[in-house]
Parts: sequence; structure tokens; C-alpha cells
Amino acid sequence: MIRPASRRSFLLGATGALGATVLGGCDRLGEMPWFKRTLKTGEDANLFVQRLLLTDTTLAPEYAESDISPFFKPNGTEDPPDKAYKALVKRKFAGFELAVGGLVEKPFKISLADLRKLPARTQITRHDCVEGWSCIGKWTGVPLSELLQRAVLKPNARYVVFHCADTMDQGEASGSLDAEDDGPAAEAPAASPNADMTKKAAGTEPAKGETDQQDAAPSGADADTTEPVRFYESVDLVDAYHPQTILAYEMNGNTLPVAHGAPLRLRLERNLGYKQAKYVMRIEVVESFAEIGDGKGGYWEDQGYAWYGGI
Ligand SMILES: Nc1nc2c(c(=O)[nH]1)N[C@H]1C(S)=C(S)[C@@H](COP(=O)(O)O)O[C@H]1N2
Ligand SMILES: [Mo]
Repeated sequence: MIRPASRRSFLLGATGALGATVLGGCDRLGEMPWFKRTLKTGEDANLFVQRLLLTDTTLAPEYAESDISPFFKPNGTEDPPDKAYKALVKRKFAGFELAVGGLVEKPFKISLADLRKLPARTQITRHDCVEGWSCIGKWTGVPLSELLQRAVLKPNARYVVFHCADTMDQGEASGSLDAEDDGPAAEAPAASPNADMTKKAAGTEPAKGETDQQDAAPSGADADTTEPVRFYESVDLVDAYHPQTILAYEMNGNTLPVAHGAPLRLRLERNLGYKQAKYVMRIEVVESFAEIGDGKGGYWEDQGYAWYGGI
């Protein structure tokens, strides 16, 4: 699925003309033509995958090394407060395994060392956040298609869901979340509600001596009936198999920093920033995301953003 270099070098030259797109608040998204675009999935997943393999897939612009932003703004969660994640950081992610499951014939777990042995892709791309800023960065990682091919999708597979380590806010009634979430990030303290995309550092991290209060809820919420809501995202199979869709473990030539989603973050280059899930712990292939979170396909989608965040 990796494109020949010739196409990429062609794109390297073509990017300057595009200029910067100024993206306003999410209320403006509705006016954009790509906001209303929908993608139709085929009746049969295998046929669907075949079709898209035969389709010429448009690549997002790729840039030159000299275009890389000297400072890439971290956004949203920058330091997950979750206890299980902090334990992973402490061990420098030794023992971390990405889980791939759901509607697949061969679910598996894979270590970071083994992920690095798989074919890799490096791309220099522009990240556009709906808050109105853009940065150019270089990402290296494993194409998602490599992992999906290895897992072998079942015929009813339609979407790929990325479950992340970071708690965004306290949930509503327990049972609204996937009760089977027993992954490495399953036990976590609650964090402050994320009204905008940038979490305020204060209040997200339990103070000394407070760390045992796993059920502590923001004031007003009932600790007995809430569960932490973690970031998640989803894509359809067109975007999942796109050659620039990678799980990145390196940024600008270095190991991916915590602020940008260590140990693994999604790069989905034809999509807006909020689709680029950081701190990916588990990948789940599903037929529908109706039963996950509030059923809209992602944390920000559940807050009202469009599920299709294509640019
Ligand atoms: N797990 C997780 N992924 C996330 C977010 C987040 O808060 N948590 N924020 C999203 C948003 S809104 C943006 S713009 C990008 C920011 O990526 P960066 O921190 O590398 O700039 O991550 C996206 N992915
Ligand atoms: Mo964003």
C-alpha cells in the first residue's frame, strides 16, 4: 500500500501553492463542502476492500524537511493523567502491547519492538486543527493497512476504532461505556472536563495523597454512577487503508514524545486534527460504532463535531 517515491516527490514540489487554510471554530465547519461529504460503504467488506485497492487514492500534500515547523503545538491531552498510562511512561513503554481485535479472524497483540520491524512509512505533512492553527511535522510509523491485513477483517467489518489511554471527562451513567474495556488504561483517575481541545494542566493530575481516589468525580457528578470517558476515534475502511494512514512511533526523527501521543498515535493525513488519535492502546474493528461512547464515532464527534473530518 506504500506509494512509489516518484509520486511523493511530485507532491513535494506541488505543496507550496496550496497556502494556509484558515479554519475557524467548529460552527464554521458546516459551511465547508467537505463537511457534507459522505462515504458509502460497499455491501460486502471484501468487495469493498478490493474496490478501494483499485481506486486511485489521493494523497495529502507532503512537504520538504525545510518546511518542518520548529515548534509543533501539542493540543488536547498533553500528559494523560491516567494511572495506567503513567505506569507505562515510567517503564518507558517497556511491556506495552498494541491490541488489535474486534471483527477480525486473527486478533493479536504486538510490542513496539515488533511494530518497528514491520514496513514503515515516513511522511512530512501539515496538521490542521479546527481551532485555527496548522503545523508541519515528520511522522514515521507502520501503515494501518499492515496491521489490518495481518488481522484479516471479517466480511461485516466497516470501521476501525482507536481506543486511547487518556481520560477526557467523567462519564454519564455507568454502562454507557464498553464494559469490556480491561486494557492497560482501564483503571484511571477522573480528569477535568475538556471544554475546549486543550486540557488545563491544573486539576488533571491528582495531588499527592489523592492518587488512591480512583472514583473522584468533578463536583456535581455522582461518583457511584460515572465512569471515565477516554478519547477515541474511528475511521471507515477507505481511510483505514489509505497509504498515509499510519500509527506513528516517531516524530521529526525522534521517538514520539508524550505530548504528541507516545507510544503510538494515528496520522490520518487527509483529515482534521481531532481525528489524529494520540495514546492509541487498542484497535477494534467494528460493523457499527453505535454502541461505543455516545455512538457518534469519536470523543469530539460525541460533542457535536462531524464524524467525517476530511480536508
Ligand atoms: N488521545 C487524544 N488524541 C487526540 C487529542 C486528545 O485530546 N487526546 N486531541 C486531538 C486534537 S483536537 C488535535 S488538534 C491533535 C493534536 O495533536 P498534537 O498534540 O500532536 O498537536 O490530537 C488529536 N488527538
Ligand atoms: Mo484539534
